[in-house]
Amino acid sequence: MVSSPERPEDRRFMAAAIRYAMRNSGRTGTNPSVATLIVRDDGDGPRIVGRGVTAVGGRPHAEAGALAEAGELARGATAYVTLEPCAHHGRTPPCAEALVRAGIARVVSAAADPDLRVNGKGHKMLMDGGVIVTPKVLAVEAARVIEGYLTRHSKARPGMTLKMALSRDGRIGVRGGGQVKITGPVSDAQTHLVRARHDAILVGAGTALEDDPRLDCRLPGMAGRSPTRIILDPNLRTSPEMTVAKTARTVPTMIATFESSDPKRRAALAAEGVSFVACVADPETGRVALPELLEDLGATGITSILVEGGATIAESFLSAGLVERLILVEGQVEIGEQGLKAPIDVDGARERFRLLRQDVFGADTWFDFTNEDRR
Ligand code: AOF
Ligand code: ZN
Repeated sequence: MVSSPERPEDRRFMAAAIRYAMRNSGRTGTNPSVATLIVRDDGDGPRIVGRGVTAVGGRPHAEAGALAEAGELARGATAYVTLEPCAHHGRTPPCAEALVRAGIARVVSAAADPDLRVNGKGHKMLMDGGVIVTPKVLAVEAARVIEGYLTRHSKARPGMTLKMALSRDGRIGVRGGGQVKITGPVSDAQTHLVRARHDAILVGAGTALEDDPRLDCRLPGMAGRSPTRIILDPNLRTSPEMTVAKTARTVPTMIATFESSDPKRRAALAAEGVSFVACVADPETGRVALPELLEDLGATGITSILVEGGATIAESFLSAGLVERLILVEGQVEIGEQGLKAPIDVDGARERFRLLRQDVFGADTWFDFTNEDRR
């Protein structure tokens, strides 16, 4: 059994499927957000006759919706799936089986599924059922949407995105504090969208204290899509008066702190609805042991985390090799010599990461890098 080669239209439809998969990213729990497009050609060119995306909460799977929409038109059609279709009996029968039964002639898939219940078995089930399979089409691009899911499987912790705004001269702020506005309004809206696609946002206590941020998603029509807020605050400096505490009943808020931190303050924060995750100090540096913390956060069902705040925090995650995706946003502002140098700039990132996309939002340029693992 050999898989079949790519066809000219495959990348175009897979790219569309990947964009569709992003629709529910950050909303499918520990299940990856994937998409299926069913495409048929009756001699007048290929057209989409069914589409599906993993439902909010993780089920039903993408294939179910796409097949339901296509109905009889699925017979003889091609299915584009951003992840290898599942082969296991969960709450529903395997998607690979459903595709065979619907008479799909060919399946084009992108990312392989590391879940051992699937892992190659989905493709085999399709081939055994007489379906032609073309795997690995835009695999890297598809993997980026489900980075958290893949990282959970390979590293037993959430997938980490680090986002930093840099001035034109590579600074991230002014030494000694004070917020400098680096990016414009279009970028800021895009930031809210990126937030919505993660399970959690993490900032250091320093950033929280200085800016008193809301750290939520404030896009029109996207209320209720704010991720969990995590504040890395080993010595518990966050006060119950701060915005994150005051709004903890509407947006889940967690503080990662040493067990030795002030129990009275902890009780006051808990009364506002804040929850806690204990962290330990790295015996060598005295700083928070990040791998252990991430493992614990992963165990609570958090699959992806966006690290947004503070030069020190950014540097800690980078030097510990805990960044799967790096987003650098370069604004037009020049800060000059008094500015705080960023722990990594665009040129430095090019050496350690692979640039997947470069976009312009307003006057700012977004550089979207992925780590070495997915080269
Ligand atoms: C698909 N299509 O849309 C998704 C898949 O707990 P279950 O039964 O929902 O299975 C979870 C596993 O299903 C998950 O680990 C991954 O292997 C696969 N996700 N598969 O065919 C989908 N979201
Ligand atoms: Zn499935």
